[in-house]
Amino acid sequence: MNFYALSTPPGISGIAVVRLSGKNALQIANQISRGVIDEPRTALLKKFYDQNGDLIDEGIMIWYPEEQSYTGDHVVEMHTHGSKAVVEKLMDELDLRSDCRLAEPGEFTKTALQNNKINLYEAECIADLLHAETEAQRVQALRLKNSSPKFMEWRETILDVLSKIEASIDFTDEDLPIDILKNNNSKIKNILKEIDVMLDDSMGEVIRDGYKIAIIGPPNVGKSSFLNMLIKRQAAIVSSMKGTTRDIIEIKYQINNYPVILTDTAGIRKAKNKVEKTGVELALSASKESNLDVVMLDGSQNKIPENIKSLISSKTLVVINKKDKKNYNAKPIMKALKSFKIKDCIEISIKNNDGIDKLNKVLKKVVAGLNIVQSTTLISRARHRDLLKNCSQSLHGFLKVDTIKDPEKSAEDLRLASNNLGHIVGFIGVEEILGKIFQDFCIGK
Ligand SMILES: Nc1nc2c(ncn2[C@@H]2O[C@H](COP(=O)(O)OP(=O)(O)OP(=O)(O)O)[C@@H](O)[C@H]2O)c(=O)[nH]1
Ligand SMILES: [Mg+2]
Repeated sequence: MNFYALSTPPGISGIAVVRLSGKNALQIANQISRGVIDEPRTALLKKFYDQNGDLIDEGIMIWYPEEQSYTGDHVVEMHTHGSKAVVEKLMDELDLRSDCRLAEPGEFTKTALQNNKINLYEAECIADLLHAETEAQRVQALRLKNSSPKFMEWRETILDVLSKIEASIDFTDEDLPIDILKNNNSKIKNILKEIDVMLDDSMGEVIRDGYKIAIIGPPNVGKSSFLNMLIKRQAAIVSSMKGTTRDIIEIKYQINNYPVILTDTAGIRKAKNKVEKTGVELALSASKESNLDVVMLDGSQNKIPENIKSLISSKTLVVINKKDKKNYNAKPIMKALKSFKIKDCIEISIKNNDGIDKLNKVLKKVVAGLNIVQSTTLISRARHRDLLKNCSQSLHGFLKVDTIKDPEKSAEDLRLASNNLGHIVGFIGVEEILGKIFQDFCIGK
């Protein structure tokens, strides 16, 4: 079936592009233009007519033959004036036809995948590129989109080693070259080294999903005030009552063009009721999942509460607030912090806007130190991580076995490793994940 969609955003614009894909896309476009489109990949000025022969608009048509199109089927782009009425009229006209229907979300890309124009990993990267909100996400999505040959390269090497081991099982020594099992381990070791470096690197996921900063601490220290101050709006309720925040409040933010997710949490204390208890549990799990914890303390309290001490770690940035208060004294807190390894400690007053510039500088420094530029990881989703982890486990398993003594086990490990790589690019098991990926796409892509 041929399908079409508006590929530009709805609303008034200079031009709008309606894209049509399918085996009969060219014939349909010829009928609409009442002419013949005979030059591929060329912008042709055409008139667009409805079925009664009345003019809809004048614009450009570009025909991409199946071997040179995005979807792998014939594609025709119809560029019209970008008015609501023109687009609606053209889409209605297509809708009236029995050989044409509106595309489903992501159907252009899904068709490209089914026609082997792109692989599953590339489709995911295109989805990420469409959703990119920051420069880092754009750069990463493009870099990864062009990186899938690496998985094929590893897989081919593994399959090559596998074929040699299988030959050693099936044939007698006399029929085989003597060195058939030579260098296999070093080939696998090289792949494993590269995979394990990637598994140690979480930058791809941080850039795609955002760097997670959890704001945690005792009640009433100014955590919600801190969130509101950073994002310059009142996202969380602030009050002098202890236990104001009970839920998790997640806000998308950017530091140095990197996506950040700020999480305000309930103050950590012995909970008075069930709701507060759940809030405290959520706060603790936000701190577990975070990349950075901002542990906020009230400098007029003169000490770090015991239940907060256990949350201080090497991913902690301590912020001592309420510097403006008369009884503020950060010295005992600073002293207690000496026995902890933390990122930094800053004194501020949100009320008087004191120390905030320094705090922003430290946050920028932490994000700048993420080594994002150096990262070469190909992992940007939990799906990739899980599959690569399985692949790594199988390859480690392979290296532990003596291939000559137990070739069957060696072959099985390699088969599992290659299958996991195959799943990443979608050679295997595409159907089960297709729905999940394409539900996030827009209709025109
Ligand atoms: N003096 C002073 N008061 C502050 C400062 N920052 C916040 N406050 C006040 O401290 C009180 C608590 O602030 P919140 O931001 O609600 O504190 P919280 O940590 O989110 O509190 P919970 O949600 O109850 O855990 C409010 O009355 C704020 O106005 C500050 O820098 N100086
Ligand atoms: Mg709060």
